[in-house]
Amino acid sequence: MDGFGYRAWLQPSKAQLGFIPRLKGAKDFAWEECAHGLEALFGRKPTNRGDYTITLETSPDPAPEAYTLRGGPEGLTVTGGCEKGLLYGVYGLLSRLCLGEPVETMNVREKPAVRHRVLNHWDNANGTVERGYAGASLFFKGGRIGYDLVRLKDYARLLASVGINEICVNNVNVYRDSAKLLTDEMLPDLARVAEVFRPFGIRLIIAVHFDSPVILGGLETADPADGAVARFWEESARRVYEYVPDLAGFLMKADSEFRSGPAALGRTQDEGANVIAKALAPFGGNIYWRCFIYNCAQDWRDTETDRPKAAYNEFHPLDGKFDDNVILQIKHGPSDFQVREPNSPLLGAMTQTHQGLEFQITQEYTGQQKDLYATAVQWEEILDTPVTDACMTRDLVGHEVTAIVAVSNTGADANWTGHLLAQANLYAFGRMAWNPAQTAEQLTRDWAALTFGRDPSLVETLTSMLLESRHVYEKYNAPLGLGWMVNISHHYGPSPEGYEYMKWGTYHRATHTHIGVDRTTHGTGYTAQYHNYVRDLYESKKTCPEKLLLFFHRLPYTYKLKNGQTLIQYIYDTHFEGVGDVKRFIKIWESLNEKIPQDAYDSVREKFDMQLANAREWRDVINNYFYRVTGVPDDKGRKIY
Ligand code: GCW
Repeated sequence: MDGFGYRAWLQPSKAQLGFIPRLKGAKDFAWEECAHGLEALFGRKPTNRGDYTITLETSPDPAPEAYTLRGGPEGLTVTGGCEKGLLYGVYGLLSRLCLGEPVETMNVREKPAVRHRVLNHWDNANGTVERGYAGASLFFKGGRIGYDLVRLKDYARLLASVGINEICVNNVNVYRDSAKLLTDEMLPDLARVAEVFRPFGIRLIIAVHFDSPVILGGLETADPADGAVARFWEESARRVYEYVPDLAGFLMKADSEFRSGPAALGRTQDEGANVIAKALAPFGGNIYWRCFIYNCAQDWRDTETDRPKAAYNEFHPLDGKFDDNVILQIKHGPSDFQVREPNSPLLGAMTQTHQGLEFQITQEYTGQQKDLYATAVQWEEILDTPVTDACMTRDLVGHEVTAIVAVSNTGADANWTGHLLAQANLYAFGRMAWNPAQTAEQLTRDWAALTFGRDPSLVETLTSMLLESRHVYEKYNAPLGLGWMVNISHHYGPSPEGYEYMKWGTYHRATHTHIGVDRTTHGTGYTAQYHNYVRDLYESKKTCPEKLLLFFHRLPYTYKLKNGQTLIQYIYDTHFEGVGDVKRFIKIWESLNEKIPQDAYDSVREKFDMQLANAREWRDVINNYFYRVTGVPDDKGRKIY
């Protein structure tokens, strides 16, 4: 495949290897990947006459995916806890070599923090990708599984190189065509996809339709309490595992956004999940059960119902009732992947239930891979959010949180992610899921160096621009945790009242004096879903993190922020600043022209033009809206249309 972006962070290294490698060990897949990597990255085929020996071995380890790298003057040994661990060790070694770490002193032990490091693809059987901004599906075409084998293998390598070990191939919104992934019609093709990913240590997941017993099984109901329904799931599981013996499991979006589910049949979520869990258990499969449940047919006049409360209300009372192979998949925030929202109160609130933390790499609400947006910065903030006075969200990882999941940003575009720099987000996701203690800064720096080479000023400049990008995007978006001021359906660009009179439960309820929803115990009571410590933090305007003020509180536009600025003036200022920042980004990018391959440079330069147009649109629409509503002029006298 041509084009600079195709190899992503596995670019040929601009650095010299400094030795001639000799490779020792069983000639298995890890060995091949190591030889292939040394050649592709450094142009050095290992040879028997090499002067530095790389030994690949496995040695049983309680953490089978763990690996060590022990270097010395004569050679270096990569030891994996199993074959998979060895493969991770090989990728770990190759990336360290690209980053310029000397082999002789390498002394590393790595093991993943969570077992399940998962990508969800929202790919439809017809080849489209829901909320996809990087071209068509990598897995489906024309109603069937269809892929480019070379590409798929390269994709598997990219994912494995950052530690991703499970992928769901189809959209959580399962339609009649992709529902057939459970049948003999599609399973032979799925088995071939599994064969591509298996050597890379990546297991497949299938998103399944709750009504499969009806759609595929010809039953009258999908009621989980019905014996025939249980048998349907058992038979389906048996069939699927005949084709794909190492399937990681199923994924279900039920009772959500007009999809069927147990609640619609008068059953609880645990009843719905457990019947499938029992069918998967004999094969070692898990059921990922999404918690994204809310009333999506709300009357906007109804001020009692508060959408962010929904998931907790539905699931918290069920703690302890789920089978051991159920993983509740929880979006990081209680709304829906907005640029700023608090953490879901469900995270850490269920001590008896496996939880999966769901992020979104695809930039649905965060610029759709036209605008630059480093998701890792947001994830770091999410992980650094307290759950109690003694526990941060990151402390849950590896305990209650046994899976870290993200909606993929990839597609058939030549550079995988549409915006070349959005590759950083896929890279950072894998590495952060492997080790959540790594900082966004370190991950971004590594990504920049692996992708563009180790020129220090290039790496520095790119890293700081990326790290800033989330805050820049936030400046010109909906202010202070308000969210949702986007154009309906496609979710790109501003529309301050786009969702205001809709059924989706997303209201800011602006008047000429006030804006926001009071979610404290004096209002909708949402804050009460948190541990007392966190509740108190959000409950008071004084202690509530300022960036979340309008998520939790209803405030007058004259409200004074900590720096003395009024709320309305803050809105004006940040929106003017955001556009200025994007112009500055363009200058920065232009300053890197000489250091970036031309096709890569041009493609990003084009995206920046789109981002600038978007930022301007946000600035003018949002500022204009607030000016019209409040009548308060900008105290700096700038142009508000
Ligand atoms: O944010 C919403 C998206 C839908 C998506 C849904 C979900 C797959 O707009 O496109 O559907 O979230 O997460 O299920």
